[in-house]
This record gives sequence, C-alpha cells and structure tokens, in this order.
Amino acid sequence: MEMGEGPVRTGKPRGNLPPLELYVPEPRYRPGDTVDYSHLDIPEAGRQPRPDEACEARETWPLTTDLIRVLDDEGSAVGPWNPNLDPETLRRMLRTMALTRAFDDRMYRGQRQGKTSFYMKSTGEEAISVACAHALADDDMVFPSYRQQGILIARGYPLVDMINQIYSNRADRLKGRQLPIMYSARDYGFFTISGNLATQFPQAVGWSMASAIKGDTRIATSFIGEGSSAEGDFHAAMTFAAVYNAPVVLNIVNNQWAISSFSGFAGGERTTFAARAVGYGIAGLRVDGNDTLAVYAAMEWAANRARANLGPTLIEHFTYRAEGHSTSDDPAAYRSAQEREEWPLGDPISRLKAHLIALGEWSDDRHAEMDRELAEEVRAATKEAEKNGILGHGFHHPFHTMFEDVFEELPWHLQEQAEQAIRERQTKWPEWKE
Ligand SMILES: Cc1ncc(C[n+]2csc(CCOP(=O)(O)OP(=O)(O)O)c2C)c(N)n1
Ligand SMILES: [Mg+2]
Repeated sequence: MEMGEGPVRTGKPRGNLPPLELYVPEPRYRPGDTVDYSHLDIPEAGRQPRPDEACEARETWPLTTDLIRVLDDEGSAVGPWNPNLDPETLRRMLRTMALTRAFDDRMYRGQRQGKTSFYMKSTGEEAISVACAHALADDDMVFPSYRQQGILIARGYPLVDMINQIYSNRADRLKGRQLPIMYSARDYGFFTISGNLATQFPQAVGWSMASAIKGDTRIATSFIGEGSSAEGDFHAAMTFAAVYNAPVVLNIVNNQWAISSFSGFAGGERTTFAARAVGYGIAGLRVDGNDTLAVYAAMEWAANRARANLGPTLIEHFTYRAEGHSTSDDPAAYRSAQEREEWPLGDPISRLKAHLIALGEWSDDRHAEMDRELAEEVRAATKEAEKNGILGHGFHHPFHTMFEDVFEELPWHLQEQAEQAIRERQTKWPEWKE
C-alpha cells in the first residue's frame, strides 16, 4: 500500500489488553444450597419518611432504594406510613387474602385431578393484590398480570364464574377461548389478562390518558412481574406516563423469580426495580410486599396523587414467589427449597393475623374457624361450577363459535378459514354434531 492511502487512523492504540468478558448473572442459591439472606438490607419498620402526596417526584427517590414497612416483628403498626385502618377493614383484608389462598389451593388440586389444564397460584403475594384493591376505588381500572386474582376476589367477582373460566365449561363467560385463569371482567374494572407479558403496562397508561382526556375521575393501575419489566413495553409505558403526567399507578411485583430465571436477568443485581422511576422523572416507592399495611399505604398514596393530577407512580412490591410459577413448573429443579423458609419478610397472612391478634381483635380460634368456612365456600363454588362441566370432558361450546365475537364482521380470509375448519372437522369426525 502506498503511503497516504487507506483509512485515516485517529483512535488511540488499543494496547495490550485482556480479552473482554461477558457477565452472565447466576442466582445465589441452587437446589440443596444453604440459604443466607444476610446480604439483604431489610430496614426497620416505621423508619421510612412519608412525603406529602403533592411533593416533587424527586422527593420520593430515596424511597426507591429503601423499603416502606409498617408492621414490625411484634405485630405492631408503626411509623408515618401506618394507614390507621379500622379493625373491620383489617379483618376483611385478612379474610380476602385467606380466601384467595384457599381458592388457589383448591384450583391447584383441580388441575392435578384433570379438571383443568393449567393453574397459577399467588401464594405469598396475596397482600399485594388484596391491599391494592382496598386502597383503590372499585371502579378504578386494573390492568393485571396473571397473579392478581386477589383483586377480582376482593371486588366480589363470583368464585363460580372464576371456576367456570378455569374449567372452560358451558358457563364460561369467555367461551373457552382464553387460557385458564386469564379472566376478563369489564363490570369489575378488571381488564382481560394477556399471556403476552407486559402488554398491560402501555394499555394502562393509554387508558389513564383517555380518562384524563375525557375529564373522568377514574385512574388506572397495572401490575407486572419483575421479569416482565425487562420487556420493551415497560419502558414505552414509563415514557408515556412521564410525558403526559398520566393518572396511573404502575406496579412491579418483584417476587424474585420469572419461572426459572432469577431477578438478576431483569436487572435486579444492579439496582432496585423502583429506582427505574428516577430515570423517567416520576415518583417511585419500594414497599415490603408481604406487609399488607405498607402495600395499602403506598397504593393509597399513589392513587391520591394520580387522582389529584399530580402524576404517575412506580411501586416495587418486594416479595417472594412461595410456590412454583404454575402447575407446569417444578421449582425444586432450579432453586433451593430453603429460600421460602428463610425469606426474611415472612408470610403476609401470618403477619396481618399477628397484627390483629396484637390489637386484641382476632384469635387463633377465630382464624381456624375462618379457614374452615373459606374452604367450605370454595368447595361449594367448585361443586356448583362442576355442574357446568370440566375441561377434561371435551368441548363445551359449539365448534363454530371459536370464530365469533372477535370481529364485528368476520374478514373474508377468516371466513374462508372458518368454513375450511368446519368442513374438515365434519369429514374427519362425523360423529361430532356441533
Ligand atoms: C412476551 C412474553 N415473553 C415470555 C413469555 C413466557 N413467560 C410466561 S410467564 C414468564 C415469567 C414472568 O415472570 P415475572 O414477570 O417475574 O412474573 P411472575 O411469574 O413472577 O409473577 C415468562 C417468561 C410470555 N408469556 N410473554
Ligand atoms: Mg417474578
């Protein structure tokens, strides 16, 4: 090559450097490992300041790396975040959480008995959905993930309707078209659950913007898992929420696991999930998700703020997924069983129960009696729903209905597909009449 030809080099010489290394996160504990949570910074209950609901977003930012806690180890409610709820409300929340757990247990067994193909429990996370439902107005719009059944139960949606959906039976309002547990309840302000993770975040922000455009007074709220917060939809939602000061409360339920991937794969080793609020300039709170009172107080704070046109809030609920991801999962294959036992934030139902007992408003006997009543309530609802059929017994809706109700008028290509499918079925299985 002649002098003066070729690219002009202006960069620094690289020198003699070691090869680059890619970092791949690895969870602390695998099956059989001894679990030690001493690295977790769990602050004392009652120590976290409660800024005014009308404060500048930045005043909340220290709380994004803190942990809002109200219930202390003795079962007392302490500090500025104590929502000072009356015993009646506390008992109602306790009952709804216990009902959610009883429902989950029964449906899980139903799946094992072949009554449905799939179920997802929310064990250990009941405080988040139930306390949030209580802190919101009943007609505030919820865009849930699949682990907020507690909201539907708290809002009084009939258990029989939930089970009909899980069984995809004759009485299933969704006509067997959704995966079991993916409810949709417009009358209860509960948006259709989508299997495509994180889609509910931009939907909630958009709905809340529309509510503001219309001059309505209802706000929106949405829930995603920490794993789902790694999706692009999360960031698009945050941008829109910040830009338009949307009246929305965005919740990340950090239960440490996304099926078999630990929270490190969603960024959890670098900072807290709540800290993402800082980058968007919106309010952020990090809450002990197993503390019903702290969850209630945080949601109430954020809902009041949104309702007063003071903007969106991102809340991280720090919790632990006590059981498998779903009935298709076996967590013993990838995590230590000790994680649940050692989890330093305890169990949300036990903690609220202890609080009510400390107040002199509850007892072990009343709790045991309540559990018996709830098991019976769930059993009765199950029997009622079973009269409408169970999933294992084949189709419960005429075959052709699978093409209906999505479009007002079926587009020609779907019309063609429908006719072809119906013809094929009649040829292959002439014994099927519908
Ligand atoms: C867009 C998308 N990617 C992947 C999946 C498969 N998937 C279903 S649930 C799940 C884990 C989600 O974990 P997280 O968001 O933490 O919620 P959690 O189950 O812990 O409540 C994954 C990866 C999906 N349904 N949608
Ligand atoms: Mg998770």
